[in-house]
Amino acid sequence: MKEEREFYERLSEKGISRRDFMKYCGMLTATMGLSSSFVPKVAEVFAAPKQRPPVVWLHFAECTGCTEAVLRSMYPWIDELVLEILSIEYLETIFAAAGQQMEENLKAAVEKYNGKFICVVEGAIATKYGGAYGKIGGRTFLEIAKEVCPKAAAVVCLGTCSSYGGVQAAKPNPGGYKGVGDALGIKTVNIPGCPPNPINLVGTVVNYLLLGKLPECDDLGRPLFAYGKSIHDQCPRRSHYENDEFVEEFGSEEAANGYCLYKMGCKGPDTYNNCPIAKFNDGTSFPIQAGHPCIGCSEPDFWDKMSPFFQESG
Ligand code: FSX
Ligand code: SF4
Ligand code: F3S
Repeated sequence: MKEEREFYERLSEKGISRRDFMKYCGMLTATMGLSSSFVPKVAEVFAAPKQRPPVVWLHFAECTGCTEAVLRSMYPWIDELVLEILSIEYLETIFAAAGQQMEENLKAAVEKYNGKFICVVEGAIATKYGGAYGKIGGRTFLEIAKEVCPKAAAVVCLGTCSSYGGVQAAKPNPGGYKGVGDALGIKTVNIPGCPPNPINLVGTVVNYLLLGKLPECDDLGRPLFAYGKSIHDQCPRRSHYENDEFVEEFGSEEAANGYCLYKMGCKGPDTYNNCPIAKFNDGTSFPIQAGHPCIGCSEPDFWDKMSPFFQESG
């Protein structure tokens, strides 16, 4: 009770009302595909956490957009919430330590929480030439991942790069970049998107804390609550598609009317993600709402399979 009261006091010091917070929990619960009766339980995960799982957060080949998306996510305070329900033992982007000291932190965290920590991975792993295309502190990504990932209770890949290789794995892929699951031959929970929607990471973690298990996933390792439907099936422009109302030029009257972007190359019919519902930046918008076709950024090999991005798929 005391802990819960203090939590709400801290929120209110940041100018967040209990109502705002409950609204967020409501949205998160719906995103997770749970009924509204779970909202108070979801709120409790944040306000009175029963456990704070240790997290080791690795970075390999990527642009760090995924961390940025989480840290600057939809509510200015969600970063703190995520960091509060997790016990972050290692995360290069926010830790003050550097160099040798950081390497030691990683080693110590993995040893201390062997078998118990959640390993969040961003970025792809080079596999050709013994992994020579990607190194940190003289060690290859491959070596680091082989040492750390098998010791985790669960490996969660954040972003298309760690999930499936992403831009690094685009043709001709000289370094032999792969997603973590492929590179190591292990099963991972994948939260793809370039960048992914932070709410899908939060939903996966809250699912784990609330129900004691990882969410149900499809055969590409993606949680069904977030990646179970295509963009096309949830798209606000869908009625225009059905009515044969298409944009054929950016800046045209049809574009201003919000017609369907299929002829501008939209890959929404082949892309599975919850962008139209979850949206980005405090539920503000997502690519199609902003007038840009979906480029399929959460699908495996989208740089090769979904391009040219602005050409209608054949
Ligand atoms: Fe990749 Fe993420 Fe795109 Fe960037 O960590 S999914 S390039 S947004 O940063 O990995
Ligand atoms: Fe489908 Fe894209 Fe058209 Fe939306 S804009 S209806 S996702 S093709
Ligand atoms: Fe990516 Fe398409 Fe969503 S480009 S952000 S999957 S609308």
